[in-house]
Amino acid sequence: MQIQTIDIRSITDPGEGTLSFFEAERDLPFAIKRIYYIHGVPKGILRGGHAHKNLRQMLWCPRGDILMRLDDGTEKREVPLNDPTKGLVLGSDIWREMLWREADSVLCVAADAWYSEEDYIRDYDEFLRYIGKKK
Ligand code: T46
Repeated sequence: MQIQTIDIRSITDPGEGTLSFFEAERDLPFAIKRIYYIHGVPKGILRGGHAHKNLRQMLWCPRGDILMRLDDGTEKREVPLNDPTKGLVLGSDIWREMLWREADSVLCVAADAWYSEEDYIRDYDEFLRYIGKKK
């Protein structure tokens, strides 16, 4: 599966917390055109249920615990996001669902393109047909 986990550079000042940062095109394999974040989600809620045709994104969870359920049509994987110093890079053609395992967990996303609904596949059977055609 075309996913990559990244260690986000982090500087800890003992007793004063940690500053984490990443730089587009250095730490990330793309330039950032959009940042969005999802917050205020109750525990147990499942979001997502779609794939992207072209979009690349890095996801990270600065607070809380979110389970990423990923499926490329061949393999299914689950990746927990519960460490603010870890990022998950997702390429296109990956069906994703996000399960909020802790209330008020925050999901942050840096994306390589502006928002376009045309890039989404929101029907699972259509996703399987789409990736089948590409193989
Ligand atoms: C993804 C996962 C991880 C916008 O208007 N602009 C935006 O930049 C985004 C991301 C969404 N929207 C609109 C589209 C919908 O009307 O916001 C609404 C909620 O979006 P959606 O239901 O797609 O949200 P999630 O949490 O299911 O998925 C989001 C991203 O859309 C998606 O790209 O990979 O987070």
